Amino acid sequence: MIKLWGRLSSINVQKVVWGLDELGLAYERIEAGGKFGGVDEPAFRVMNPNGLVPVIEIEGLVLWESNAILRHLAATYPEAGLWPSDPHRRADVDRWMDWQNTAATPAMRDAFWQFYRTPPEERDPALLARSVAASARVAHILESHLAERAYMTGESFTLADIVVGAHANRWLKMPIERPPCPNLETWYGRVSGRPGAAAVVAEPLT
Ligand SMILES: N[C@@H](CCC(=O)N[C@@H](CS)C(=O)NCC(=O)O)C(=O)O
Repeated sequence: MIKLWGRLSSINVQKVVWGLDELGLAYERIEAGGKFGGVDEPAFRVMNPNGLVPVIEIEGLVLWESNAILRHLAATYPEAGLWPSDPHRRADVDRWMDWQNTAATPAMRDAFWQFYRTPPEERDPALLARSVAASARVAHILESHLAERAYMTGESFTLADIVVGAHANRWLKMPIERPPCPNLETWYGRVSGRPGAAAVVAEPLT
């Protein structure tokens, strides 16, 4: 049985849970990180020296880094079409996966932390405003991109939709004023309605 370590409030754990559920795989999720702790335990550090979640164990392979885990799962079950074998199409998926992890979600990080992980009296309005503005620029890129395609990389659902979908799940639920993004919202409705997304969509932002 696949084992996954990580709290479901983590976006990187959410991405992996979405991938596992999308593929219909059986797995055991073990709470770790955040209020559950455990990531500084020596046994956890042996699995991931960074002390971060998610970590997965699949048939003796211990893996960390959410996008690497998703690629491993998609490569193991190629018939699901989550990571196309054609190099051009695969690069397109990889591009958006890298963008989610290095640009889109980092832009939103301060806003998320200000709302959900910082007591009201300690919040920094300027930091919050900067992060919301940076996230709105990210949303604008998605809004233009999704005007011309049903999914992130064309007409079929891929890993790019999972990782950007987990990002959008936060952006569209945060209690802020957002510029109107009808294309982004239509696409989010499409991907978040998939059975594989159910656990992530149901998880409250905390
Ligand atoms: N690049 C890593 C980042 C992993 C990461 O930053 N995980 C955060 C949660 S999103 C974490 O473990 N934080 C410490 C904790 O939860 O205790 C990935 O994509 O998996």
